[in-house]
Amino acid sequence: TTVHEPKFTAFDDNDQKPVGYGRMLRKEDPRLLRGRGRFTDDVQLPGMLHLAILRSPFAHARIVSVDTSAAEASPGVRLVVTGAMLAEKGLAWMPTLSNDVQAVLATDKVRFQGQEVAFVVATDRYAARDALELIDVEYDVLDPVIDVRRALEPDAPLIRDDLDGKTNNHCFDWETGDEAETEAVFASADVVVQEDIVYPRVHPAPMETCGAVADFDPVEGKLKLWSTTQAPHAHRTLYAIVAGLPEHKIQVIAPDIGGGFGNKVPIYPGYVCAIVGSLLTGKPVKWMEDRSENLISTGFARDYIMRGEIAATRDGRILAIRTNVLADHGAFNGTAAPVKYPAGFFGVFTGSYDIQAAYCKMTAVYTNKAPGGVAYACSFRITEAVYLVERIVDCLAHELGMDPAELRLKNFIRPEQFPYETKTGWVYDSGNYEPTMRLAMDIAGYAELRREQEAKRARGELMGIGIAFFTEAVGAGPRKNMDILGLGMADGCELRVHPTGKAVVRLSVKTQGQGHETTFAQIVAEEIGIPPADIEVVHGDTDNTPFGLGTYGSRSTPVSGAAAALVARKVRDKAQLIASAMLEVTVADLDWVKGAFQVKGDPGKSVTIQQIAMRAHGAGDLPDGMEGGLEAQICYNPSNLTYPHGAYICVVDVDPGTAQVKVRRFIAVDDCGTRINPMIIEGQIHGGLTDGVGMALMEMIAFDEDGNCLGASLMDYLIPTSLEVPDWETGYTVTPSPHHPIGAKGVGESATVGSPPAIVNAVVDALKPFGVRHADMPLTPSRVWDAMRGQATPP
Ligand code: MCN
Ligand code: CUM
Repeated sequence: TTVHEPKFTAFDDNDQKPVGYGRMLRKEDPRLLRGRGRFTDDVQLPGMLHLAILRSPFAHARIVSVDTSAAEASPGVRLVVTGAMLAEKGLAWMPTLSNDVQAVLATDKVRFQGQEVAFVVATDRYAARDALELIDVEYDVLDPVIDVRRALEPDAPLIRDDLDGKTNNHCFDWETGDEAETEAVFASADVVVQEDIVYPRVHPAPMETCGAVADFDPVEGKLKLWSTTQAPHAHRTLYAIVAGLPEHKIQVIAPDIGGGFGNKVPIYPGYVCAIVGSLLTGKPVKWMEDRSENLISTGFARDYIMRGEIAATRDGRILAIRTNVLADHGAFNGTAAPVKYPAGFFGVFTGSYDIQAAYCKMTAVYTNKAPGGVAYACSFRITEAVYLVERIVDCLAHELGMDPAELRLKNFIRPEQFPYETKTGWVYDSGNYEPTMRLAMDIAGYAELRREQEAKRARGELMGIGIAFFTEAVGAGPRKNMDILGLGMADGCELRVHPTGKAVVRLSVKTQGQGHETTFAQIVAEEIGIPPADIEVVHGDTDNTPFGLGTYGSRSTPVSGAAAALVARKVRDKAQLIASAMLEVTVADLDWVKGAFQVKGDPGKSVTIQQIAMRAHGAGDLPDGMEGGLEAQICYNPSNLTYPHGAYICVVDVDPGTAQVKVRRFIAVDDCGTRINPMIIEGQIHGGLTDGVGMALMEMIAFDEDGNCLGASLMDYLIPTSLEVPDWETGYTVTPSPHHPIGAKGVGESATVGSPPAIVNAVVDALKPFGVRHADMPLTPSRVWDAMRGQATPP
């Protein structure tokens, strides 16, 4: 199906009806919009203390001494802890999600500006913060390594001297594809185009910063931790391993979360500090970071320097793509990706094209910057992969003098080729790219836009049209290929139908704003015909939900969504057995009409799911051998990822006098398979497109040569508002996933993946009269100005 959605659509008020999929207002909104949400910082416990963290002012320095005596004497202070004190308890270092270690509090050296050095626990937040200023740290400042290229020079200062035998700043090497085969194709190609492409360091900057409340009960021996986490179960197991507490003595609660965007996947030193603070004081301890702390010390995103090469025939048939990447991982490898995928899913850099060969070689290094890497709606680095391929394809179009839409259409993987295995070993489950591209071009009025552009160019006006076409791989596992520190990427789900026919569904994933309380109720409703309003979604509490790996990489719908559908079908199967007993017919004689079983050919004889639920718990007979109750549990291990795709077209105007870029129009056509709630999907797309405007035009976490973070506040790290973005024009196609029980694919990161290349391609297209073929993000007026004058802006 190919549908162009109108811009404004009324809501179907269907939450009281037994329908599943469709537009439905969010069940969580009455709470959130009326200020009744409960975020980590809303947690107030009797006797609660407050924790503040002293951070390093330097990017690289040896710690000579730390004197905490004045801080300890400060009013209200209950506890001051240094790295040395943690070291005595064996807690100064913790494992990262990528098999590296990270300092909880620095002992020997500080390795990035903003690194945790000591913490204070006091009776209130102000007393804790005031006492930080009284901690006297003597630093011996060392030369920092800021430029990723400098990191590998033989005389570069050594950052990770904590690692045994480490003599350089090399973090890991990774490669994929066939080098020799790719070289052979390049050697015989008519046309080879090469471009150096930087995806700068950016930050997800969620509205709510990170924080935790730790409450250790010494009598029960149980730790309760409220924290801003996207993956409560994975976090709990890691705390259990580090702290030596059994999992049933740790309860991780992720309450309402004010945006995650991947920033809330890692375990941060602050969480561990809060736990230590509670263990040592015997009181609940709250830690909430401020905006600057969030920007300078928590999981950044991107920071890939990529050399892209593309080989093609003269008439525009793409033959091979090759790339060499220098990846900046900061001071600790704190990336959150499946262990066998140190570069995340960057391997999908061959994009949506049917090509003969591909190869990528990557070198990752340590620098004196904050750790992270996988965040900001990246689908595990597919943001970088899609940016690379969509930029280099445009460079090829530029060299061939070909229209970029035509070049893409000529090279798409064709519908009959699915499932399609790429040259780097990814099996795309399904796709039908041309209709998606054509729909975007129709909505945009592509031919007319090109005519308008030509007329404007003749008048010296700078208008650009940019296209990006993407395929994503989302929904990690299966568990045999994908795990985080040994925990397989599968997800549990449990469904209980109460006697009156209301239900509770318990998930291992956790929303940060994506609307799971609504959409997971809709999935269950679609399968068992109980209205979504009667289905409560429970999530974000390890004591009350089944184990699973959590929400990131847009995996909730592909993995937990499948689990929710299958658990509901399991319940429905049992309901059918009960219905057959109630109606005294065989199971085969029953039809399922949403919400009821009906005797075939006799619609008058039927029982509703609510009647069946009562019988399941009631006094009457159940079929022989059947236990009472109406509930089921499942752990879903996906057989493959799902591969959503989309076609984005951006129209920009560049002011020739000021080099200011204005995004005039943006058309996004997405295909995420079966659509559960189109309103929520649009919200996800609108948000991701806005992120794209930010990254393409405004956002960058930059450092000066001493390693000072220049994006430490929202005055310096610019994020877009409604004023910088156009009225989004969206459309969709539906190509279901063949292996997903309801055919749904993930969508939560699609727009962040697809929009930056569309915007940059548009700006570069606008600058074509100046001979510009590439310019690096963020395309601020000064960078665009430099590009117009043939100068590259220094990174
Ligand atoms: N959906 C749907 N039909 C589909 C696919 C999805 O109706 N075919 C709905 C889902 O039911 C869900 C939402 O769209 O309510 C997103 O689903 P999905 O694509 O499965 O992504 P996740 O729920 O796993 O969300 C994670 C994804 C990631 S990894 C980042 S980063 C990001 C994103 O979601 N962070 C967000 N979108 C965000 N949106 C908000 N408001 N806040 C964040 O922190
Ligand atoms: Cu890469 S950000 Mo999301 O996967 O949480």
